[in-house]
Amino acid sequence: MEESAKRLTADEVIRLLQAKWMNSYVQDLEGIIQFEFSCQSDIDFHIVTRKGTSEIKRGRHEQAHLRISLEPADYLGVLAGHVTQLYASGRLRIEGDLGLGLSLARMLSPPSMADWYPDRQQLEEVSARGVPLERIERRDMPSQAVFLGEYAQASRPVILVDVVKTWDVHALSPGRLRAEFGSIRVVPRVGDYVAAAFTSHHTYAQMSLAEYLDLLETAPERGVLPPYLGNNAVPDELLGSIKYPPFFVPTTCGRPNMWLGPAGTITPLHRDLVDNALAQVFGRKRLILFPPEQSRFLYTWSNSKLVDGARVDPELPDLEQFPLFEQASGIQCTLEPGEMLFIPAGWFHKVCSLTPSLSISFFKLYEPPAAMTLPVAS
Ligand SMILES: O=C(O)CCC(=O)C(=O)O
Repeated sequence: MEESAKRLTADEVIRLLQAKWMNSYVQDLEGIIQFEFSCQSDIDFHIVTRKGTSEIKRGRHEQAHLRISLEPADYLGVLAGHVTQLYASGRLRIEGDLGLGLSLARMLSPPSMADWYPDRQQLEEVSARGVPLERIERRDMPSQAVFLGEYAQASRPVILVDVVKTWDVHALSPGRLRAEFGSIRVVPRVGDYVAAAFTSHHTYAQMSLAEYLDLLETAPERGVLPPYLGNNAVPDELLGSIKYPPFFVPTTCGRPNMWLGPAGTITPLHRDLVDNALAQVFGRKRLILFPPEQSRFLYTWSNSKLVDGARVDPELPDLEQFPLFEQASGIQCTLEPGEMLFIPAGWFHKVCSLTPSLSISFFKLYEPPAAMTLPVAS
């Protein structure tokens, strides 16, 4: 607090970033990032980062891949991980490689796993102990004890039909979003974001939320992915209209993410290695899920401790390239407005929007998945 009140010196801006950088778990940044301070250019600095090494230098670099301009007063907010919120409010301006910007935002958000990482094998063993599911059950939220024992610890997905009903979903309708928050800045994915999924090679566009909402009603073109505002931090302005799932302690979750887009968006098959809840605010989405122990049929790959991609497309599998997929058996469901899907850590899922749609996801980043809290079978 005191630091924001006084004028920052060039050495301080660098020292504060260095302290943050050293503790970060993200190491895949590559490029030159320029920070420019609108009314105090003597503290401008840039970061040159490549293959896990980085140097922070004073002044401007003319060939920077990413330029971030901000007021000195907002710099501490950036270091506290509020990059997306400052961007949404227009206080932080970004030019250049937006993928690098989002990786930087991830790097600056609070470190997630303090002293544990998900254990893929344990998640697969716990799920394999259960009776194979033929469909995803729909029900009201049970008691916490039942939820924990029958679903979370048992690694069993479930659709809860009464949870989102307690939200102010009208405040999140396209009309209200446009009227009240149309000027918020957003960064949708564009281009072939399915091919780039789970890498830092996404391409992004910058626009206002109102401009993006105009695209929502555009009819999908065959074979062309529509721009997708996928996995973006829910802006501060909208946080008041959503509620954390009753089965997660909010402090164990990262910031909620929103997935807003027209019909035809695709998130390819992958798994998150943390417990997740996906709430459907408006519109419908088709999902296909596979339990964790089927990873051996799905040709997984990963460059992260938290996410595994799958090379095979379960809806159009190339069985010559991925012959083991024939042994996989997925479960389809359609998520309807007002429903919340609990996706236990390690469950693979592919998600396609059938209509214009808004979903909000909650990842339990700061506590091990419930299925990892069971004693390991001897
Ligand atoms: O809604 C989507 O497109 C993807 C959501 C998702 O993959 C998730 O919440 O883990």
